[in-house]
Amino acid sequence: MQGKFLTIEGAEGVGKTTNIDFIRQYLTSAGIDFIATREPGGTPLAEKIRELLLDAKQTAVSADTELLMMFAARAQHLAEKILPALEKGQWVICDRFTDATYAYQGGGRGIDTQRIAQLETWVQGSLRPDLTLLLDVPVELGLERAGNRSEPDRFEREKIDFFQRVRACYLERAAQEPQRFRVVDAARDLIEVQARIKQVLDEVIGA
Ligand code: Z5A
Repeated sequence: MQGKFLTIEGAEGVGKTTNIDFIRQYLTSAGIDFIATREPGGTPLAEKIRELLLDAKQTAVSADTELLMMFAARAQHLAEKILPALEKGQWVICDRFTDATYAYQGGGRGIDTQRIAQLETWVQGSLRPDLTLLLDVPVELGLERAGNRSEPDRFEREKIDFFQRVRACYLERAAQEPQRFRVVDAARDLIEVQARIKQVLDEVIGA
């Protein structure tokens, strides 16, 4: 049986890393065979592309170059890691996937959604996540939480209106596909956020 494909999304500082740790522990205790991975990245080649994409010294990256590099990394990630795991029946927990491309390169950079959709079909065929957890916090709170980090990367250097467009795009996508998305109010205390995530995971485990 094909494994489940779960993606975790959200704008800056929503707590993906923190909550993915929780998801790992919960799935392990539930006896689910899974791998956890991330985008951009997840394989040696895709991690090299990630380094270039996040490098704050690369100040002249065009929006199209950024978009194509995201999908180049994704094509490798799918071929080398995601598809083989799903075919073996493992669940794949992925920290960001193509919804991030719609949100950052579409919403943030203003690339036409149709171009992103063409690349999505080219690279993924009909593969889409079974479920997407969208962690949502007001942009100001997310930036405040993320602000405690040391050196900002190329995306973290963007201005607040960029992240507002990213958040709006994520929420719009979630409203368009309510059967796939579960929006979690991640502005709440971590205990409440994780109780909601547990509820969603129980729903998938029981399905
Ligand atoms: N990107 C793109 O443009 N297009 C694409 O297609 C893809 C990606 C796939 C790297 O992603 C960049 O790639 C990303 C978009 C772009 N750039 N940005 N921005 P990333 O996922 O690696 O980068 P990130 O957004 O910085 O994720 P992160 O490191 O996982 O950060 P996070 O989601 O904010 O997680 P966190 O470190 O767990 O939380 C931040 C802080 O908040 C931390 O101190 C926590 O302790 C705290 N926290 C978390 N939850 C709570 C609650 N509930 N209460 C209080 N404090 C909390």
